Amino acid sequence: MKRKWWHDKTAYQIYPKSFLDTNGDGIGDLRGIIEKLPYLEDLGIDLLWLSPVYCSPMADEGYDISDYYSIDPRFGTMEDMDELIAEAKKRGIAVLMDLVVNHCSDEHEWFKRACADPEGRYGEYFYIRDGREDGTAPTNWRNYFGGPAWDPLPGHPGKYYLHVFHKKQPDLNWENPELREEIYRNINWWMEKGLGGFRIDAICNIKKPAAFHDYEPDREDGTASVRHILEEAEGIDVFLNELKRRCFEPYDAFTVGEVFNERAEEIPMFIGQDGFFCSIFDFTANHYGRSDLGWYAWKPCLPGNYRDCTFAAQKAAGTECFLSNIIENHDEPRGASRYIPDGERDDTSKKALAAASFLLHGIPFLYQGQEIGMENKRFGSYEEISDVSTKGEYQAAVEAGCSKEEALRAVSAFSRDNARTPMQWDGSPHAGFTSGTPWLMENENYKRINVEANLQDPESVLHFYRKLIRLKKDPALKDTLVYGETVPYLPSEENLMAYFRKSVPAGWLDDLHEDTPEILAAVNMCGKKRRIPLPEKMRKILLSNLPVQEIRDGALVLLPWQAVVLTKEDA
Ligand code: TEU
Ligand code: CA
Repeated sequence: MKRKWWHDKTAYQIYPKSFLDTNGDGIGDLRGIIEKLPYLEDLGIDLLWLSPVYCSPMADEGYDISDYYSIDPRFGTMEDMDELIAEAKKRGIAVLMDLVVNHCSDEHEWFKRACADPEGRYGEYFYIRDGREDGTAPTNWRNYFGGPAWDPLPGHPGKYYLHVFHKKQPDLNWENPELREEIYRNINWWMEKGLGGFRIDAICNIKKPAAFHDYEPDREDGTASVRHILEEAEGIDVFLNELKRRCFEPYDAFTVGEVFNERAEEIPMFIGQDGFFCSIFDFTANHYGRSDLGWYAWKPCLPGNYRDCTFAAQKAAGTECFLSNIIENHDEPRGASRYIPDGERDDTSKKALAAASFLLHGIPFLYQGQEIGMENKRFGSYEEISDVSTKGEYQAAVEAGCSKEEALRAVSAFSRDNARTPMQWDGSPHAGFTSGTPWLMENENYKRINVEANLQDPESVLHFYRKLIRLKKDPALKDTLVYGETVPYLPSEENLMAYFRKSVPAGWLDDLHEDTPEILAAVNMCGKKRRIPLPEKMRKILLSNLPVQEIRDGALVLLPWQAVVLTKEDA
C-alpha cells in the first residue's frame, strides 16, 4: 500500500453561513473563518471543507450556484478566499471547497440563455422535455425535497425542465461534452488557486437513465422518489473517470464524494486504489431507518443500529478504501441528539460517541459544533423552520394525516436546521456568533454549550476530541490508527461498540519495517455498568473519557457510556 498525503488527516466541515460573523450582518463570513484558523489549528485539524460560498440566490443555502467563478458578497471577496487558502496553508491546513455540479441555479447565465432559446446551445446544458399529451409533467418523479422534479420552463408553456432538488436548481446535462468542459475548466481554475481538493455534492445524480419513465408511486399523491433514477442509471464511471483524469489527478487533489446510494460491492470502484475519488462519506447510520413516505415515518437509529451500520461499512471498505467517517454534517441532525437516547445525553456519552467514530479506519470528518457537543434545537412553531427540505417534509407529514404538533415534532428530529444554528463560541448574546441578529436563531443552550466553556474545562468534549486527534498523530500509534484493519470485538453484545485496530505487518507499507501495535477501542453505549473480557496482554490504557478505569481479573469494567482505548502491555 502506498501512503497518500491525506491518509492520516483529520477533517473539519465549516458551514460558513453559521460559523462566525465579523461584520454584524448576522451571516457568517470568510473573515470569520480566517479569524478562527488558530482555533482549528490548535484542535489539530489539517483538512478544512467549506460548504459553498459562491454567488447564489440562497434558495438552497448556496447549493444553487449562479456564478462558479465568484464569492458571494454575503461571505466576502475573492481576496478573502485567497487569504484564507494562504493562511490555512501556513498552518498545515488544506482547504476543500464544495463542488456542486449536478445542478446550478436557475439564475445562472446558462439557464437564462436556455430559457431564451430552449432549442439553442444552452438548452442542451439542461434536461428540457415536452410535457405529456395532457400537458402534465413528463414523469411522476418527486424531488428530494418533496414536490415535483419537473417545473414548467419559464416562457415556454408545454415544456418542462428537470430538477432533482429545488426548482431553483435545474439539473445540468452531463451527456453534453461542452457542458463537461465548462465544469472541468472551472475546477482547474480553483485548483490553480491552491485548493487541496473538493467535497463533491450529490454526484451520483449526474448520470440519468437512458429513458425517462414513471416509477411505481410511493405516496398517495401518485409521485415516486426521484432516487429511483440512481437504480437505473448506467455509465457514471465514464464521467467520473474523465473528471478525475482532467481535474483531480493532475493536482493530486483530495476528493470526497457525497454518494448516498453506493452499494457495498461498489465501494472499491468509487474509492479503491484506482477509484473515482479518494473517499466517500459513510452515510449508513445517517440513512438507517429512512422511508420514502417521509421523515415522519423514519425509525430512530439507536446505538446498536449505529454500531451495526458502521461495522458493515468498515467491512465493505476493508483497508484499501478510505471512507470519510461522520457523526453529523450540515444536512443531518446533531449526532448527540440522534444517537444518544434522551436522558443519557451528557459530556460522557458525547465523548463516547466521539471515540466510537473517530478511531475507525478512514478519514474522520468533524462538523462545526460537534467538537463541543452541540445538540438539536427545539422548534416552537413551523414559522421557526428555515430549511426548504424541512418545510417539504412538514407538508408531507401533514398530508399524511399528522397533526401540526406531530408534524413539527417529526421534522424537528431530522431537520437540517439543527446543524445550521450559529456556532456557539461563548455565553455572550447570540453565542458570540454575531453582534447583529443571526440569520437563524441560536440554540438556547449556548450559555451551557460553547467553545469558551469547553476550553476552560479539562474534561470537556472539546478537550477529548483534542486528545483523540493527538492519539491518532502519535508516531507510535499512527500507522495502526491510519492503516490497521477494523475488526469488531464482541459484536453481539448489546450496546457495546468495541473493535480492534489490527497491527499493520512490517512491509505492508513500503517504509514500514516492523509490525505496528494492536489497539482496542471499547465503548459502552448505554447507561448500565458492564464488564468485558480482555484479550491477553491488552492491559495498557491509552485514553478514557472518564477519570477512573478498572481492569480486574482480566476483564475491563466499563461504567455507563465509558470509552476506553487500550494496547498491549509490551507495546
Ligand atoms: O445533499 C444531497 C442530499 O440532499 C442528500 O442528502 C439526499 O437528499 C438524500 O440523502 C437522499 O436520500 C447535497 C447537499 O449536501 C445538500 O445540502 C443540498 O441541499 C443538496 O445536495 C443539493 O445541492
Ligand atoms: Ca457577516
